[in-house]
Parts: sequence; C-alpha cells; structure tokens
Amino acid sequence: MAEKSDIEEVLDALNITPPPATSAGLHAVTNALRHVYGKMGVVRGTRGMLKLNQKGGIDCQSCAWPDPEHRTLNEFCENGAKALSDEATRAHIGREFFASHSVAELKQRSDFWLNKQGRLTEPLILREGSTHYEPVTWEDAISLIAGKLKSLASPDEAVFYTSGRTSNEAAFLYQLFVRRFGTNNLPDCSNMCHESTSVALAESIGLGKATIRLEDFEETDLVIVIGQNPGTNAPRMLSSLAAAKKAGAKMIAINPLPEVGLTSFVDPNPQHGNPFSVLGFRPAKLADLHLPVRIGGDMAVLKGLMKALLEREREEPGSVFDREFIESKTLGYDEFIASLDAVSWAEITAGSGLIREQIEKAARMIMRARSFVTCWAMGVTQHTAAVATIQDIVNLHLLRGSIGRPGAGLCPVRGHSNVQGDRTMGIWERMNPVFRENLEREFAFKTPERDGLNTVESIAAMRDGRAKVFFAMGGNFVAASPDTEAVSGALENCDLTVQVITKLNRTALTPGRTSLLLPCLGRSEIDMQASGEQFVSTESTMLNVQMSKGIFEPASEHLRSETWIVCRLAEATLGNDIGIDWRDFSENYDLIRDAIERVVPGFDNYNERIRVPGGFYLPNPPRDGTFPNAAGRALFTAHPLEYIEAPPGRLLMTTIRSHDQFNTTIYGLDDRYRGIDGGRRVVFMNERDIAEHGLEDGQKVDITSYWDDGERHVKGFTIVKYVIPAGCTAAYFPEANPLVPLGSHARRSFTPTSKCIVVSIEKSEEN
Ligand SMILES: Nc1nc2c(c(=O)[nH]1)N[C@H]1C(S)=C(S)[C@@H](COP(=O)(O)OP(=O)(O)OC[C@H]3O[C@@H](n4cnc5c(=O)[nH]c(N)nc54)[C@H](O)[C@@H]3O)O[C@H]1N2
Ligand SMILES: Nc1nc2c(c(=O)[nH]1)N[C@H]1C(S)=C(S)[C@@H](COP(=O)(O)OP(=O)(O)OC[C@H]3O[C@@H](n4cnc5c(=O)[nH]c(N)nc54)[C@H](O)[C@@H]3O)O[C@H]1N2
Ligand SMILES: [Mo]
Repeated sequence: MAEKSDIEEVLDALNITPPPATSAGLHAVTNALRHVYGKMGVVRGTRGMLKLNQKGGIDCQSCAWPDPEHRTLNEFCENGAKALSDEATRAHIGREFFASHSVAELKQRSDFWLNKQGRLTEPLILREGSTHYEPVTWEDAISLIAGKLKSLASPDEAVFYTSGRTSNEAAFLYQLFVRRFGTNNLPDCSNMCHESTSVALAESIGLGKATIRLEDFEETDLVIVIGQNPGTNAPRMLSSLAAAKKAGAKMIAINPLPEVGLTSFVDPNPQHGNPFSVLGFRPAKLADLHLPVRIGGDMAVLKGLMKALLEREREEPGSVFDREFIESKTLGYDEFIASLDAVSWAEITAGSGLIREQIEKAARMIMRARSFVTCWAMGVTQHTAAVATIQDIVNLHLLRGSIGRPGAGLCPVRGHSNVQGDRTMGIWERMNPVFRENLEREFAFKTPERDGLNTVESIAAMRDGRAKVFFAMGGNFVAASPDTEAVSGALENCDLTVQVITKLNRTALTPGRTSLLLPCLGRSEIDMQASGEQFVSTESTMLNVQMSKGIFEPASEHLRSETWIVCRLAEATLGNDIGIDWRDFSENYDLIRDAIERVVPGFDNYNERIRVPGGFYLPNPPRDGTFPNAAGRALFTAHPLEYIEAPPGRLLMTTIRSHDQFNTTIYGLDDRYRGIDGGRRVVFMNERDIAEHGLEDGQKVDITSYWDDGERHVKGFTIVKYVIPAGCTAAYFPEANPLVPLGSHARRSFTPTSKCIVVSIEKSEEN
C-alpha cells in the first residue's frame, strides 16, 4: 500500500518569511556542512570537499563556472557541496527496495523523496506487464538493448538523449556509437537550455560560446547580468562579481525578481583574500542598478539601451560608438540602425515594463564603461524570441566595440558542468561539417546525412510512434522536458526505455513497455579499468578543459562507467566493427583522447596538456578579435521588436530554480534567498494582481496555461505575495512543467519557452 503522498505533507509545512538581505556568508557554510556531513559522514565528507575543484581533483558536478588559476583549499560553494554529497551519499537502494515498492507506488512519491532514497546499486529491469523493477545482469541488459536496436526498421526509430554531466570521453564515444549505428537522433539537455545562445552566437560571431575568461572580470568597467540568478545557480560567480566590484566596476541586473544573489554578497571563503570577507563577513554590494523587467521584456530593454546610445551618438558623433571597430570588424550596421529607428520608445516601455529614465540610466553606465561584460542564462534563452534577443546583446557589444579585448565580451553562463564539452564532442542532432569529415576519416565510415531529432521533436516522434526506443545518458527527461503529460505519454508509448543514471528519478517511473535502469559511476568515484585507474575531462563555460578524477570507492561493485556501458553496447549492437576497437577504448581512456585529438579541432596534445595542472584553453577566435563565421566579421542583426502581452484576465508565468535543487534533483525544501521553506508548490504573485484577480495571499489556487492546442492545468499551488512586476508570476521548475506547451518553443533553437507561459490563476477547487 502506498503511504500518503509526501507532497501533501510538505505543503502543510510551508513557511514564508521575508528574503534575507545578503547572499552566501556563514549561512552558506553551515548549510553546506549540514548536507556534506549529514549525507557522507565527517571523514568522507571532508575528504571530498578538499578535492572539489582542485587541480587533479573532482570537477564539481554542479555548474559550468570555471575554476580560478590560484585556488584556495575550499574552492567550492554551498550548492557544489550539496551536489557532491548528493552523489557521494551513503544512502543506497538495491533489489530489496524495488521488491517492496511497486512502480505505481513510487510514482506517488515526490521528487524530493525519490532522490533521498540514495544511489542505485545494480542494473534493473521492468519487464513488460510487470509491476516491479527486478535485478538483471549487465550482460542480459546489454544484449536486450542491442537486440531491440537491431530489430528496428530504421536506426531513426531510436533516440539517444544526453544530459550535461557526461564527460568528454564518454560523450565522444556515445555519439560515435549512435552515428555508427546510423542516426543523428542525439537530443540533449542543451536543447532546453542554451541552444538559443548557440544558434545566435554561431551566426553573429562564429562561435557559440563565451568570449571571455575569468580574469576579464577584474579588468572590466561594467558587468550586466541579464536573466540569470548566479547566487543560486553559479554561486562561485559571485566571487568574480565581487572581484570586479573591488576593482571599480559597476553592475546592472536585469531581472523581474530582485534576486538576493544579485544585490549583495558575503564571501563565505576568507581565503579569497577579499576585503569584503575579512572579519565579520562584511557584505559586498553587487548590482548598482536593478531593472525589474517584465517577463519576456528583455529585447525591449536592449533596444531601449541601444536607442539611448544612438541618440547620444547622433548628438555627438564618435562619442559613443566604436566607429573603427564597426568599420573594420562588422557587417550590417546600416540595416541594423534602420531597424532600431523603427522602434519607438512607447513600444520599448510597454514591452519592458520600465520607464524611459530607468533605461537611460543604464545606458549612461554603458557609455561610461570603456569595456563591459554581459552575462546571461535561462531568463533570456527560454523565450520565443530568444535567438533574436541574444543577437541584440551582441549588437549592443558591437556598437561599443566591447568584444575581443581585455575586460570586454559575451558571457553566456552554461548550466550543467559539462554541457558545453558534450557539444564540443559532437552531442548534437546535427553535424558540423569539419567534425563530420574528421569523424568519417578517423573511423572510416559514412555518417548519417539527415539531421536528427532535437528534444521537442523527439517527444513528438515517440508520441506518434515514429520512435520506439528511448535511451538516456543521464538526466531526467520526463521531469525536465516541457509538457509533462505529453512527454509521459511519449515515453510510455515506447517499446523500450533505457536510462544510464545514478539516482532514482521520475523518468524511471515513466517506463516504456520494457524499461532498464543502468546505474553508473558518479564523477566522485574511482573509475578502475583493465589498464588501471582512469580520469575524465570536462569543459567549463569559458572553454577551459581539465581533468576530473574520482576519489571514493564506488557506491557498489556493480556500477559501471558511462564509457564502459557505451563500449559494451556498441560491441553488442555493431558486432566486430571494423576500425573501431571498443574494447581498447573502454580499457584505456587515453586512447579515446587520442581519437578526440584527431577529430575535434583545438585538442592538440590532449593527453599531455590535460595532465598539466589546471588543464588548457580551447582556441577562442572572437576573444582574440577574429570572427570565424562565413563573413569573417561579426554581424549586426536587425530584428523587429517582440514581446508578449497576456490577454485581459491572464498573466505571464516564468519557471525558476529554488536554492535547494539541481534541476530536477530536489535536495531540500528551503529556497533560502526567497524566504520560502517547507514546500515547492507555490506561485509568486504581485500584490496588485492578487487583488485584481479576487485572490488572497496564502490561498490555494489552480493554474491553467493556454496555447493553440488547448489548456493545461496544475492544481493546489499556494500564492506567495512577492516583489515581481505586475502581470508577471513565477513558479518552480519542475512542478510547473505540465503547463509548458510542447509546441511553444523559441524560433530556430526549439528551446521550450519555460520562462514565458500565458496562464490564469483561480481559487483552488479543493478549497
Ligand atoms: N544549484 C544549482 N545550480 C545550477 C542549476 C540548479 O538547478 N541548481 N542548474 C544548472 C543549469 S542546467 C542551468 S541552465 C543554470 C540555470 O541558471 P539560471 O538561468 O540562473 O536559472 P533559472 O532559475 O532558470 O532562472 C534564471 C533567472 O531568470 C530570471 N528570469 C525569469 N524570466 C525572465 C525574463 O523574462 N527576463 C529576465 N531578464 N529574467 C528572467 C529569474 O528570475 C531567475 O533569476 O544553472 C546551473 N546551475
Ligand atoms: N520549466 C522548466 N523546465 C526546464 C528548465 C527550466 O528552467 N524550466 N531548465 C531546462 C534546463 S536549463 C536543463 S539543462 C534541463 C535539465 O535536464 P536534465 O539534464 O535531463 O535533468 P537533471 O535534473 O539535470 O538530471 C538529473 C538526473 O541525472 C542523473 N545523474 C546524475 N549524475 C549523473 C552522472 O554522473 N551520470 C549519469 N549518467 N547520470 C547522472 C540522476 O539520476 C538524476 O536523476 O531541464 C530543462 N527544463
Ligand atoms: Mo541547463
């Protein structure tokens, strides 16, 4: 019998207090230690923390922020500590657990409860018609998958998802196997994340990545943080922001919410030698200006900023724009200026929800800055017009020539710790021509020509029966994807679903007719293969590639590395594949790195350079002032202004992360920086909207979203009165994912519009 779902228990415990005045500080340290010692014990916990983000140690699983050249002994943050302890936890679940809990029963549990059960310890199978997962040997599991793959009418009937924690080595072999098998169906979490960035930047500057390094923060005059919450999602970035401020820089935050991590920071690490942190942890003020933009109003803000610059430039030609840079390094200036002239201030203020003076104030800060850096994340990428908006960020930088010199440049902040490396290794539903040619030459085979399916397309293909096998290298597809009901139906419509994972999650409980769970080693664990102990490598958001080596005994002797799993599956599926020695690769990762070196540009002497403490940087032409696109110049791109207005009676909703989760992994129920504790089914609303909609603070409500194909619902959310622009609301990811329509995604990048959904909010029927 299933016990009462703990979702309800949790709701009863909801505790709302005013957000704190500062982020990080001592609280962050005590909270980190509580997680580490609570889940790992003191000895193991301390050992792990001392190896996190150290040269030759474990690359932190939590985010893609790079490590500084001079590292302190405690180069981690509260959320890194949580990520490590979540993986290295002493809680384990094996066959007894699954014998006593049916899939139907586990489905009633919350994500928080599922994660808390601990690490998976042996391969499991849910046979067709069965109610419980049961143990299966690796050999049987792999031959079952291979048999199914070989029986498909076409390789395109299988999709191979990747989350962003997979190492370079495993990712490279995985895409090689998938392409050798015959499909480009390689959707990944990036499709839901920074795909809009990759599309926009590849076109505008020839490289879909950041153009700065960590040291640029100390040389810049201004940092703009737009649509990002670093205090929670890249906490070590706060040290860089504090360093920039210390060196005299200003900072602008563009965000509907007054995120505490953007306004004030207390460095919890005295070793950083930061004057803000000595004795008494004095807080550093971060943002000098906060622009509380409406949801989806960023393009309007950017056009407003550029319009203000243009007006000043016209008053005094040459005083604002970098004419020489524009002449020698860019294309499309005239057309772009014409498009800017076509936008009116009335539209800008309506779209942004800001007054002209606020935007002009920010514009003056940009005019005063010799060089500036713009950082952005999901608040920008997950919108219909995300690609165009990011190209407006580029336009702003090009006008001022603020790219390709010290302290100046673009800084998309990637999420998963190796999501960028996975893409560099070829995890993509399409193929870069150079990569294709090199891969074909190295392994003497013809890669599939047709583009594969991205995440949104994969869901539709599974739903419609065009795809029959779902294989996931990590991640939690059901909970992370938009439109939870659609994606659940899609997976359940598959003949076979396979997940290589570390922890039980919702996707494991949304099985196809047959389902396999293959438990793998985590990054903190020792990876022993025939040639000895192995290490892997990852790429940070600033193109730094470095090694990561586990230090703990694996959670169980039955765990296998992701690389081993790919190689065995490849052998079983492809047979004696000429030219690819899968066995050798799985026994010695140096051989994988040698192959990567011959296929992926920038990895020369990979095995040598990865062993140098701190690793190496990949080439970054835009940082050096050259733009490797077809034109050989940075492109101004002209787009009409776009923003979304909710029809009368409706509101816009954005979905956000709490301080106590990593994507779909819920560590706890304390969103400390927003004053929410004990529950997650909440909806943040502006005071005026609450009144106008005839609602009350603290009331239980149901939420409906609207799209071309109909309505979607979630029930039993509690209203939290919050400082958020009128007409805007926010709820947590993944609880709000059932509201995100599958068909609603960014143009060109297909990134679901998780940050902008049209909703209505009504008093709960259950009241
Ligand atoms: N601890 C922890 N670290 C993480 C993660 C995690 O879940 N937990 N996830 C990792 C991953 S994969 C990623 S991609 C990153 C995500 O990192 P972030 O992008 O920082 O995460 P989000 O919470 O999705 O939202 C970012 C911010 O966008 C704002 N926002 C919402 N809508 C809009 C809008 O329309 N305009 C603007 N300007 N802002 C808006 C929100 O108020 C929020 O502050 O973090 C990574 N690191
Ligand atoms: N509404 C809404 N939806 C969103 C977002 C949003 O902001 N709003 N953000 C989107 C973004 S930015 C992203 S990146 C996606 C994230 O989507 P995913 O990457 O699919 O999701 P995660 O929650 O990061 O995956 C967690 C699972 O990975 C497994 N895992 C952990 N470590 C390892 C490992 O080392 N190896 C393997 N093989 N498995 C491991 C664990 O079993 C765990 O359950 O979600 C997207 N979905
Ligand atoms: Mo992400």
